[in-house]
Amino acid sequence: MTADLFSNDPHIPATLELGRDAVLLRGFALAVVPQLFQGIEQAALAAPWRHMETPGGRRMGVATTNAGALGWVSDRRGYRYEACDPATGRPWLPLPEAFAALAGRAAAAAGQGGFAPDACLINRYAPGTRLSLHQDRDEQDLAAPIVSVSLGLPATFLWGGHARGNAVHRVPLAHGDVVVWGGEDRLRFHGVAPVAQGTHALTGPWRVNLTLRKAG
Ligand code: MD3
Ligand code: FE
Repeated sequence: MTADLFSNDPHIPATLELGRDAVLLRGFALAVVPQLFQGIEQAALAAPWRHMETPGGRRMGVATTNAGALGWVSDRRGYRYEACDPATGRPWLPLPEAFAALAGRAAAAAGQGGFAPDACLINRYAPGTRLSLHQDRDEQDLAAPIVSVSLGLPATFLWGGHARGNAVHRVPLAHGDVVVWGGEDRLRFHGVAPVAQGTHALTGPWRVNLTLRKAG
């Protein structure tokens, strides 16, 4: 974690270590944004955006869909990965090649080569939507990294520690940024601060986040 993270200096490095095994690759996805949006659109045609219910019975503020052999779902029974969308009974869109290729290149650039994701959770945030502090531990293989891609409206990522009460750092994430989270950083608490009002040239009133995972 360096002070550079909080600077608007244009000379800040394109690659930043958020932790020993967490690397922010600024703008890494910019060249493939059209392919990513094509995949997102197809994923949402196969499995429409929905606000999942938490095990505690609350409706999530974030809207979600999935692509890949497995998709993350939440309902009164808990969190898990499913091969079919519970809303339709049909499989999720197969993982678009552009998603898998980007994730593989990003993991390799972060020194965590050989990443073969089988799931992509797609989260959509309207202004005002937040994601409260949590850990991602529903995946079978916690040794595999998670690669996240931020698109559309900017957000402040909340980067915590290994216990819920640890200090939380605020990391600005912009359109096209990619983060690789693995190793000792894989189980850190994290979240997203309420997305600020705004309009993005490509997405309009949305932030969209892809998280590529090895879930099975
Ligand atoms: C750090 N999504 O879907 S991506 C999630 O922007 C999630 O939609 C956020 O947290 C979003 O679970 C943050 C960044 C992220 C994803 C997974 C992680 C950070 C992570 C797993 C471990 C540590
Ligand atoms: Fe998460």
